[in-house]
Amino acid sequence: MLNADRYAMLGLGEIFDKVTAGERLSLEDGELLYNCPDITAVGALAHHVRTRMHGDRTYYVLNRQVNYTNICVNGCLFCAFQRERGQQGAYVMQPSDIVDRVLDDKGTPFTEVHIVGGCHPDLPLEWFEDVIRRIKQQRPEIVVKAFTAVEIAHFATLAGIGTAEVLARLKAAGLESMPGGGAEIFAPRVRERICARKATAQEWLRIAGEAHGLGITTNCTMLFGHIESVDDRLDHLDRLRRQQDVSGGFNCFIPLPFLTENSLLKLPEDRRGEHVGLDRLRTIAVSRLLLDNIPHIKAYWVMMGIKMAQTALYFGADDLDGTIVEERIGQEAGASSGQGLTISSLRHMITASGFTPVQRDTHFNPVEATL
Ligand code: V47
Repeated sequence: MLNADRYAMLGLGEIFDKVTAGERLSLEDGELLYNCPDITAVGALAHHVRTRMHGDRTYYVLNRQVNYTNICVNGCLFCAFQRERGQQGAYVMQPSDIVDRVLDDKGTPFTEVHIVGGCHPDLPLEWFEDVIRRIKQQRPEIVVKAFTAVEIAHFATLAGIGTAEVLARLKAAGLESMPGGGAEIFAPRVRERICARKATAQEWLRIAGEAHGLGITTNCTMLFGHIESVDDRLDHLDRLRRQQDVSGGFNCFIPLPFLTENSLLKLPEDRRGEHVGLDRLRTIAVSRLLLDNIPHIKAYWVMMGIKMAQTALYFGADDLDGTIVEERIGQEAGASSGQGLTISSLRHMITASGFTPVQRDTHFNPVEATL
């Protein structure tokens, strides 16, 4: 039970009233929440909203990631995964490698394959259509969740067609959902510094809207804890919230804490190290409180780390992603969590935190649990 006096004493009385009445918070409210010294008060408000929306349910999915190439024309300053063509460690999977990975379930009968990669200089759109068709031929029941809005923009440039046409063609091949990567930070000052060649904020949001219009649901992310300010984060959340008001297809928001290893983006001491943990929890909480129109908040255990992802369940998060099996983007950047989780360890992670595990499909519909 939340105590109104506690919030009034912290200068959050108005926010408390809005949250309990289910009213939308302003960006100024977001700033107050970021500045509040009592992080448990902020967390309790977010937990109140999370519980109102999802009870004690915590969602997870049986999935597998495939990162088809690390060769990328964008060369983002923060990215530890990217390679130039010909550089040591650069790779591109063959379509058959990708299908083999989908067929080899390693004992986890996953229901989703999450495919993302670098913006390769010349893999054509047909290559991706072919990959999706082959997967759907062999495993029609698996949902293909693939390609960020940034990859879609890149495929469109290479093909000389519009992004809506790219999406329609990929949908016809079997694409059902898109992950939320590539959003990074929308504020132009930071975006130009950390990922100047990537699709712009306007393009990213437009493509998300186009996907939603075609019935392709998507997720959305924010890369935080680098050189962005609190205002940049709030601006990012605001742009997502406004896009969602218009197109409505975001399932889930995933705040991604920046991992510093092997990155060319060097941070001052106060932005790296273990002490940034509270900022991660606060960002989960503020996201839950501001994004009133996005149903789910994911604590992505790969980037958050397992212990902090568990804690985040008390700060507004209701989803942990899934089994994953293999993942390269976070691993290259120093993720300490390992690459995959078994079903039982995921479920244990949830029950040991005091929540009820709910296996879901890509669209967040609960499904019967595979034990
Ligand atoms: O866009 C890259 C981020 C994203 C680093 O939609 C980094 O369900 C931290 O978006 N430290 C890709 N983050 C991953 C992603 C994702 C992951 C899991 C689930 C879903 C989903 C989406 O990873 C990139 C970028 O923001 N990233 N490098 C790094 N050093």
